[in-house]
Amino acid sequence: MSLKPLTLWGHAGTPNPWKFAMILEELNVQYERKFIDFADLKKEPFESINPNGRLPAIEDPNTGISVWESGAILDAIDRYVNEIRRISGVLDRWLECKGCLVGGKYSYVNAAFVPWFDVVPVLWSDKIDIEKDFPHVNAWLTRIKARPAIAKALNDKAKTMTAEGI
Ligand SMILES: N[C@@H](CCC(=O)N[C@@H](CS)C(=O)NCC(=O)O)C(=O)O
Repeated sequence: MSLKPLTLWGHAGTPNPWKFAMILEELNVQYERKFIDFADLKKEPFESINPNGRLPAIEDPNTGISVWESGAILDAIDRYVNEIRRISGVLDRWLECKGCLVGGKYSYVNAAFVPWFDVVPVLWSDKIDIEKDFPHVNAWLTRIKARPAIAKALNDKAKTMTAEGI
């Protein structure tokens, strides 16, 4: 399971990008650094990443989205983790009562969550512990993953990722 690392645009001698690198390290988010001279900030191709021509800027190759202004970048990253936590809480309360997502029986709707939840321990193991914090979600995921079709697809995915060096 792998997301492509974020790109953090910075400059070796300027503080704002490093401030942001510290937060990414803290959150255990994978990223790679790209350095750019100040002389190249207010022209293409950097202006397509940050029209304001300043550092830092973040590119997310998984979504094609760029974010700039260190406050906004922090907000975006925090919100991502917070949103996973919030949605997991909603699911957990629902599953505690109902045991299954829709109509009291298994359907594709359940399977659709599996690959997304697989990302959580890879990227945010220190921030979100599904087993401990959301036990009903964890039990539900364990049941779904035990289904032969899901287990086979997950196994194929793992093999493919290994073959591709991901
Ligand atoms: N409010 C911005 C400030 C960014 C900023 O001023 N960055 C400096 C480097 S630390 C910069 O890019 N200076 C180059 C310039 O203004 O042309 C943020 O927090 O991201």
